[in-house]
This record gives sequence, structure tokens and C-alpha cells, in this order.
Amino acid sequence: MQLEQKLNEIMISKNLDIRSCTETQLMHGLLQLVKEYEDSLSPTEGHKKLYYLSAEFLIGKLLSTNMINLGIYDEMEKILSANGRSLAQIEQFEPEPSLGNGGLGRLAACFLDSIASLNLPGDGIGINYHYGLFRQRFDNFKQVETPDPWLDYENNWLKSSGRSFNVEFGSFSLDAIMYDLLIPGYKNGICNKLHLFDIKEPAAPPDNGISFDKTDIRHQLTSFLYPDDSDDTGKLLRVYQQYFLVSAAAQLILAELDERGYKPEELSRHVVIHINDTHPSMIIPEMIRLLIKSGLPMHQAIQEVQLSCAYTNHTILAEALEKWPSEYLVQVAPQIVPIIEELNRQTKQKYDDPEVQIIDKTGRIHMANMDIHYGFSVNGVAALHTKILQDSELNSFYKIYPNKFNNKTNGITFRRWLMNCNKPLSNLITQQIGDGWHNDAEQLEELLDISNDNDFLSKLIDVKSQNKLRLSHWLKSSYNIEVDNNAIFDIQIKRLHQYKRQQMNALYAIWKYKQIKSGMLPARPIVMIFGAKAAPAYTLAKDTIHLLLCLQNLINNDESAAQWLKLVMIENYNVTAAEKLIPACDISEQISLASKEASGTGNMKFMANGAITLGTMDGANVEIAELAGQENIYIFGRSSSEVISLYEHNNYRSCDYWQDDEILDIIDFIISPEMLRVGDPSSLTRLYKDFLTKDYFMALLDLKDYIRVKEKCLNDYEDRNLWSHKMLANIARSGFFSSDRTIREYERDIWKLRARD
Ligand code: 26Q
Repeated sequence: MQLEQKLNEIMISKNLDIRSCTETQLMHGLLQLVKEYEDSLSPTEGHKKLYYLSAEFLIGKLLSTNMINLGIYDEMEKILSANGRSLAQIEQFEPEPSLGNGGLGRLAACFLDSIASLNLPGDGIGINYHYGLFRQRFDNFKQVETPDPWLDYENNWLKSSGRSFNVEFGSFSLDAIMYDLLIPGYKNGICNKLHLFDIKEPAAPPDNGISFDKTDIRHQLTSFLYPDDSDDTGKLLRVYQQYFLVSAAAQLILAELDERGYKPEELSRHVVIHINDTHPSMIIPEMIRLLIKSGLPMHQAIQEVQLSCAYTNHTILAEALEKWPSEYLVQVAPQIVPIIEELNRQTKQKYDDPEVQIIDKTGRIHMANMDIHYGFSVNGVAALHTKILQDSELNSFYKIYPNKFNNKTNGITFRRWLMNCNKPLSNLITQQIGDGWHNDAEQLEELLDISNDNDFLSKLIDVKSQNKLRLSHWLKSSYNIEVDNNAIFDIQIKRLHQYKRQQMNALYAIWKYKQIKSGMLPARPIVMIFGAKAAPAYTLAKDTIHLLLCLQNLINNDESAAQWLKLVMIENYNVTAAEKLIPACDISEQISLASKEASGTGNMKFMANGAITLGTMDGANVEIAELAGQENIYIFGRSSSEVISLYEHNNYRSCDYWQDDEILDIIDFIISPEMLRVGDPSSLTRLYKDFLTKDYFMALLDLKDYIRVKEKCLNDYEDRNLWSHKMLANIARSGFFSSDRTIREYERDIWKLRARD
């Protein structure tokens, strides 16, 4: 009753009526109500506080998940429906904040949810990008990037904090204005914050796609997330963003330390700074600089920072490890350059291995190297990833600091990725085992007790069908694509990268299409769904999108084939789309080249929603296989050690596959007359040539095994009872991948916020 009264009051104050106002008006009313509710929550307390620094927080829509955490979702749904309104309908009108690229940013968002839910004192610190990641449109079978103005300046989740910090750059300074977004814990009455820094005078919206004056730092600093870095002005802007973030963060951390009654020399006793990949690494020299300024001697400042900072590595791809030319830093933040030089001098004195130097021979600053020397913890994000870091990629460091290295297998928040996105399945589970799993996802294991209960197993299949129906309505209304609900839904959704091998999945589509054309029909229709954005300057990734869009056009318009095979490329794939796709998935494609995917987190979301993984032994797939059991996952392809050895000995040559007629036949199709009628010859030919002459991420190496195992998987699907057993095993064993478990491990091994000192 109280809730309804509150909503009524808010709507009346806006001169609106719940029954007759528009969805957007009602969404704004609910947003205000939730914000007011959040104001009554208490901040977490403790003598030691975590600051999670990240260039990305891919938070997704917040209305539903905040209401779930506040414990008011069900009641609100009832109130609205009694007034003839639907919450599901209303939330469609909430804009999605696009403050992240993909996995790393989404992980940071899941972590904030878990940190608050576990009642740990920890805030996030990031940047308030006005256009976030670009919005993707398809035009002429190609990706076109446009700005995504997600930020409604009147109605949004941000609150003014009243705080700002001056950030000094080489030749000018800017005020960093701090906005706060509240992060409620799950039904525990507490909340933490995500602090997002912005400039005072952001530029007017761009008028030419996502291009803008990258040299106008004063007005463009917070415009876009990772703007195109294909030219030097873009790179420099990225360094400006990073320094802006860390300088404001360091000032905030020291101001709060002081407000909590502690001195700068007590930093490491009362603060943990978590560096999410190397993007915020400049916090190390910046914090040292500020401590020295406050009176600490250099060695003590270094020591305090070293004992406060922990670093997570999210990638093994050498090209993704940040190395900035020192001239960039001289221009952006000259005041930290002597500090980095001093840190470099000290490490050089101790270790002469060129691999572990902070500044290399050419004057580039290796951010990860600085983090490893001057932080107290280095972690990978899945067991295999950490092992590869220790044994090969960062082996020189591991030899020096074996005790700094640790693994923290990633996780996802089940509040968003099961309870909120898949209510039919959540309700079914809760009916069966109660709601203990909401707080403790490992209780999902109780489902194993009923693994032979045919009634429950058939309900699992019914729920999947219901979700597929919902997805097919959405595909029809959003993309005008009709799919058969009875089909198998096979889904690959993630950023587009050659190592993730969407191109190999496209080759499967070609193979299957040709099979169907030659009369080899599958047991039932297959719908292959893709969702992916390509970095604007990543040519081969864009070529792959072009290939997929051309195939979609060709196959879906070929009536005899389309009744058996449909290909759907989701435009502007984002968190909201993922929430619709994942619950409806039968086969989860996790097909990266072994050793290249640090962890993956989509793989975990699919598992929890009862999809079966088709994947390589890479990242967290390895742990999924162990937990689900070999009979409940489809593994193919070379192992990570085989792949690492192929690279090491330069032993992979895609031209070796020229002898294989079946493979050649598939590749040739890319530049076949029917494809060239639809597509751009230069783009398709570039991709074709890459397969035959380079194929750096070895799609051809695993292609045949991929086809073989995928066929087996599709056949096994026909045994519906067997398949439902696999679904149940996956759901039941997915609890390990709760980000609550991950955060408990960070707390236990790294942060120690609750340890007595
Ligand atoms: C680096 C240098 C210059 C410009 C940009 C970047 C850059 C930007 C974004 C480097 C990396 C990223 C994002 C990385 C990322 O999302 N990594 C993913 O992190 C997930 C969470 O740990 C893992 O599950 C994925 O395996 C990993 O790919």
C-alpha cells in the first residue's frame, strides 16, 4: 500500500495519471520512486574500503534490477497491473547506459552488485561517457556506427555529489565533476556507489556519425568510450581520459581517507585500489605523487601505494596490452613522468631482464609491468587463463613474484542473469527448491536431486519453448524476421574479434546451407543467431559482419533452404538484447581459439539459463566442462597447449588446408557469384584471402572438428529427454559462476576488507 501511495504521489506531483500516462512518463515516475527508496538505504561501513577503478561499467538498464534488489519488484508489478500497466512494457522505454565495450565492463557491473549484496564497503569509479559505445546500424550489409545518446539529462540514475576535483594536464586543467549512481545490495538495506566523473562543459552532440574533433580535449574528453584509436589524436585522447579518471579517483580516495579520520600514511591499512585491466594503471604514479605532496618521503609513498593496489589482467592478446609512448604522458601528465622514471630505475636496478622493464628501449611505458611491480596482487580471470599467464605470458614476472599471482574465476550476478531475465525458469526453480538460491546460487545443486523427475524435466523444456516464443515475437517486431519456434536456437553473441571466431561459425553456416541445397536436410530447422559489434577501425571484423549479413540475405531469401536454416544478425547487440536472447538459447557458441579467451562470461549466463555449450577448451569453458560433466557439454578443437606450441614454432599454415576439397569448397563460397551479387567484392575477397593465406586465429585448424561436433550436438537435441537432463545438469552446476562467489574470493585473498588488523 505504501508503495502504491508513493507512486501515486509522484505521478500526481507530475500532473499525470498512472492509468493514462505514456510509458516513458511512467518509467520516469518509477525511476524517481526507486531513487527515493535508495536514499533511505545505509552506506556500508568498515575500517577498510575498496575502490574499483574501471574505464568501463556496462551496467545495463537499472529499473528492474534495482527493484529486485530493493525487494519491491513483485509488489510493483502487481500495483502496475492492477492499474492496467505492464512493468515489462514500461522498462522497454528505459535507455540502456552503454558505458562499456563487453566482458570487462559487464564484469565490473556484476561485481558492483555482488560487493553491495555481500555488504562490503566498495565503490566503483569510472567515466560518464555521454555517448558510450557507438550504436550499430546495418546499411547495405555493413556496420555503420552512430552516437548513442543514452543520457537523458532530465531523468536518469545519476545524482549530483556536489564534489569536484581539479585535474591538471600538461597545458591546462579541467574540473572533474563527480556524479553518483547508487548500487543497492540484494535485500540487505545497504548501498554502495558508482562514482562517474564528467567534465563541466561537454560538447554539443556530434553531427557526423561518431567523428568529432579529438583535439578538443576540454569539451570532448567524456564524449565517447574508447574512441577510434586508428590515429594518434584518438590515442592521445584515450590517455587524457585515463589520466582524468585516475587523478580524480586518487583525489577522492585521499579526501575520503581524511574524512574517515585517517592519515595519508595509513593508506594501505584503510584502502584497496583495484585496477581493472591496465586502463586505470596511472593511479600508481598519480597516488605516489599526491602522497609525496602531502609530505610522505618517496620510499614510503611508493610502499603505501604498492600495498594498496591490486591488478586484474583480462587478456592474453599481446596487442591488447597497453604500452604508451612516454611522449604522450609528457604531454598529458608531465608531473607523473619523473615518478614513472623513478619506478623504472628502481626495477631496472633489481632485474635486468628486458621483459620486466616498465619503460622499454623505445621509450614506451608498459602499464601492466608497472602494475605487477608496484601492486601487491595480480590475478587472471579463469583457471586456464591464470595458468597461461604464469607459465608463459607473464612467466618472467611469475618467477620474481610467485606469491602475487592468483586466480579469480569470473562470475555473473544471478539477480540479473537469471532472476530478472528469465522469470519463467526462476519461478520454476523456486517452486522446486525454494528461494535460497537467490542469495546463494550454489543451492541450485539441489536440482540434481530431481534429475530423474520427468515431470520437472518436461517443464524445463516448456519454459525454454516459452522463452523461444517470446524471442521470436521480438525478432518479428524488431527485425521483421520470422523464425520457427520449433527450431533449434543456436546463438553466438559477443564482441566481434577474429580470436572469438565468428568467421568459423559463418563457415559452418555455408557448409550447412550447401548440405541443405544438396538435399541433406537436418532433423529440424536451425536458427543461427549472431550479435556483435566490431571496433570501427578493425577491418577484418567488419568484413566478418559483412559476410554474416550477406549470408543472412542469401539464405533467408532462398525459400527451399530458409525453411531449414535461418541466419539472424541482431543489430546493435547490447545488454538488453542479451537478456532476451540468453533465456531462449539451446546451443551456446563459445568457440574461441583455445588459449585466447581469458574467461568469457556469456558462457556462464547461457549455462545458468539451460543452454548447452558448444565450445573449445578455453577460458572458463574448461571449468564449465568440469562442473557440468563431459556428457553435458560439446567440446571440440585443439587444446590450448597445442595452439600455444603452434604459435611458438610458427607451425600453422592455412595454405596446408588448400588440399582439403571440402574446406576449399566452403571458403570458395565466400566469393561465389551468388555472394558477389549481394556483397561488396573487396570486403569479401579480403576475407577470402585472409582465410587462405593467413588465418591468424586458426579457424581452418578446428573447422572440421567443429562441424563434426556441432552435427552431433544437433542430432542429440532430438532426444528431448536426454537433452533436458543436460539442461538440468548445467543449470544445477552453474552456481559456482555466481559473482558473489568470485567476490567472496577477492575479499578472502586480496582485499581483506573485513579482516581484523
Ligand atoms: C587496450 C588498449 C588500447 C585501447 C583499448 C584497449 C582495450 C579496451 C577494452 C583492451 C581491452 C578491452 C576489453 C577487454 C575485455 O573485455 N576483456 C574480456 O574480459 C572479460 C572479463 O574478464 C573476459 O571474460 C573476456 O574473456 C575478456 O576478453
